[in-house]
Amino acid sequence: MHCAVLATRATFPDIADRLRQHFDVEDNPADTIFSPEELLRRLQGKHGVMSTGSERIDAALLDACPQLRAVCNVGVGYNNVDVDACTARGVLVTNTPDVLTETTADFGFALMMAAARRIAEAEHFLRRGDWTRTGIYDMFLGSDVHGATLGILGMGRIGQAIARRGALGFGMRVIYHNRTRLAPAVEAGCRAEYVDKDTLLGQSDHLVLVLPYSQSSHHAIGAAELDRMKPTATLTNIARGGIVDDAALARALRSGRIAAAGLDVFEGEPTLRPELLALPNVVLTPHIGSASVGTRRAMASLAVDNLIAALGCGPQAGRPPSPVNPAVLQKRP
Ligand code: 8YV
Repeated sequence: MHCAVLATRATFPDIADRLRQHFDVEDNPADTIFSPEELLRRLQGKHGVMSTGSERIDAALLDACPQLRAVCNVGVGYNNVDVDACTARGVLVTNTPDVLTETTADFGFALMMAAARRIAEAEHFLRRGDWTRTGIYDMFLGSDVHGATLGILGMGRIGQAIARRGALGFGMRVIYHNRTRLAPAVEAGCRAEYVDKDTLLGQSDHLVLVLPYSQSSHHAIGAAELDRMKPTATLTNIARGGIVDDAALARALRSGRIAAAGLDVFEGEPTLRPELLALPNVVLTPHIGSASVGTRRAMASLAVDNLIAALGCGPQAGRPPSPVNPAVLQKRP
């Protein structure tokens, strides 16, 4: 039997072709974002879905699609999926870890440097035609990255890759806070020192957020946390919207409570708070942390590998490379 799958968003044509070699595919070449009703309608009769962060997969949807067996997310984060509800119904969830680690760490570092050295603000100044005199000693003074203290909140694979860049490439002192402390050998490998959250907030010159979104990380950085930071500090969020209270951050940036921010993710994206758009000391990018050609291809390919293995159609059926809830596999006949 050929399994039927829904690819909720557009992907690279050759990777979509590979999906079609294995499944009856309903795709979305126009790349529209489905409403919950539209998603439910299109998932009828589908055994698998190649999903992204723009679709919510929850218990009500699963109950309305009882034939669904695999949710293969394109992305390392999967907070758009109710994993417990999937597990309870025997639906396998997969994500795309590892393949995006270094690319996303590069991007986080770039955003942090852009905020620290005021690159976007200076570029806008120049494009406006405002650069009329050379050699002004205090034009766009920023803060150093090399030799500064890099703080990392959330020390998974991407956090560790950012730590290595800071410590080995830029001579930074690296401190981190995480739910669980890393093993000593892993800490040593990325030259990072474990501290409590207050110390992290108080000592970081450049604080980078790389933790997953969950109810417990909602507004992990709000007004109280921003108040503990140095007035010269920068804050970079490449994790998820909702981890930072964007309204509180906009106030802190406007009042000079912290110096600058670099943001790739936002509460309610793609809609941004107008206050953020009006501020000069924040670098804003549209959730492109993993967006290099090689990495986005690798993510889509891995999601397809997961679907092929998860649905057990054809010779490549077997153990999916990156299951989020592997317990589901053990229960399968
Ligand atoms: C993806 C991401 O682009 O991997 C993640 O968790 O946030 C991004 O790399 C996004 O999830 C697309 O679905």
